[in-house]
Amino acid sequence: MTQKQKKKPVYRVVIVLLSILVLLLLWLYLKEKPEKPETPQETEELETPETIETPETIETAEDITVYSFNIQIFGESKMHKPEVVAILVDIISQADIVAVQEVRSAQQEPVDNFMRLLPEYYQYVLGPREGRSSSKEQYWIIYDSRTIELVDSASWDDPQDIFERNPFGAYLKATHGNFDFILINNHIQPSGTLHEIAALPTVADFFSSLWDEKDVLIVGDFNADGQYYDESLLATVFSEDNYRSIITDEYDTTVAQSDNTYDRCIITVSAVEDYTGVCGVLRFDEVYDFSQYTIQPREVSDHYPIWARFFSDRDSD
Ligand SMILES: [Ca+2]
Ligand SMILES: [Ca+2]
Ligand SMILES: [Ca+2]
Ligand SMILES: [Ca+2]
Repeated sequence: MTQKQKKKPVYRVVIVLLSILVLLLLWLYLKEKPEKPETPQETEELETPETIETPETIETAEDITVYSFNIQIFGESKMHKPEVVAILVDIISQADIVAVQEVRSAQQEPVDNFMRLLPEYYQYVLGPREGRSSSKEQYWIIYDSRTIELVDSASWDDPQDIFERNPFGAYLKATHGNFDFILINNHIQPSGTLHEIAALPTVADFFSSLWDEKDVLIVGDFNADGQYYDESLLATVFSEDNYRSIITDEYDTTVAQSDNTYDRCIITVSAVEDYTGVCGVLRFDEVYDFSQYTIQPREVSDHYPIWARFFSDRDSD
């Protein structure tokens, strides 16, 4: 009896140990089980960047970033430098609009080839070949069709032949918002800065009446500094009553050691409500690590791109 009585607690201990083991195994199994849904969680993690893209799209929908870039002698030889092309593609892919100067090639092939390297939503308009000598240039406006609609474009017909390269205007509208505006693309002849720059308000007035639009952004390579132009004259041409200078005299828009504000962005006062107050010069020689490339920054261009950011939904005119 005593032996039997002694055996009973042993059975109990075994039963208790077994149940503990079963519970432990069950706990381990259940603990492992939630780990299995990690595969769907991983796909969820992959989906997250896609969801992040939406705020990014909203961001570009809120603000319109306008670039102006003299891509020095754009043509076939530039297109044959893959590193140059890669940098240009990267810069332009960040913009809603880029007003390009110095498309030099007689054939449109380099332009078409470049457009194929950009995301497919980028579209463009190319101005006529301009110039008094055999060396001609075209203005090229590239825009993100997701955020910008091109309504119309035209060249200033320059009845008194003031400009070597007649300014090229585009009437543009934000697709997500009410901001509509005129962008005038210019490459001012270095030897003709005084007369050409002085005529720009007339050009702005012409396009403003043509499209019945008060917001005008006059951008481009003005050659408005250094040996070509006394930059203090800009204030006399573009009066404070009618215009605001966005890229002001202190900016250096040249890749060279020299400090010159050749490239400009001047807006009409009606566009001040649309301007975020944020602008800059993209110093691509500091953004990209040229020690890894076989090219020099100067091979990209002798000019830095300039840029200014605008609201797409604050326009009242
Ligand atoms: Ca407007
Ligand atoms: Ca300056
Ligand atoms: Ca410089
Ligand atoms: Ca406005």
